[in-house]
Amino acid sequence: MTTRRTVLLSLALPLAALVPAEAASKLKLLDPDKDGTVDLAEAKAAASKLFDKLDRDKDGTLDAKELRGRISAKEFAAADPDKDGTLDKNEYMTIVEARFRAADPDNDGTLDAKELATPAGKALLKLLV
Ligand SMILES: [Ca+2]
Ligand SMILES: [Ca+2]
Ligand SMILES: [Ca+2]
Ligand SMILES: [Ca+2]
Repeated sequence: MTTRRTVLLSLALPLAALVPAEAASKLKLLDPDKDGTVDLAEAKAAASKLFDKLDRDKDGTLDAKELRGRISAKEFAAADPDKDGTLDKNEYMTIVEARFRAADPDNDGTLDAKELATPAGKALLKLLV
């Protein structure tokens, strides 16, 4: 029993260390106050920068082409109530907030590396970096 447990542990540990590694490096980019977590203000600041970068034609909105698959068609439609086929920054931030909340199951208002490594966390990261 003891041997088996040791084997399992040695297998599980490197895996556990591996998964948050990518999230941890992204976390560093998104955590200017260096408290080890991303709060909504930090997420929005990063999202705003990415929005400007993705807005190639600088018209202040993102269309589906500029978003390049970061947002599903369904989410896009829900986030675009004026149905003009583009998202302005406010509409984009609505999705960022929704994904932030989805990625924060413990509801403490911050995302740690572990939360960023979940599918919901990764979905949020797509809108931030
Ligand atoms: Ca922080
Ligand atoms: Ca644009
Ligand atoms: Ca719109
Ligand atoms: Ca949290």
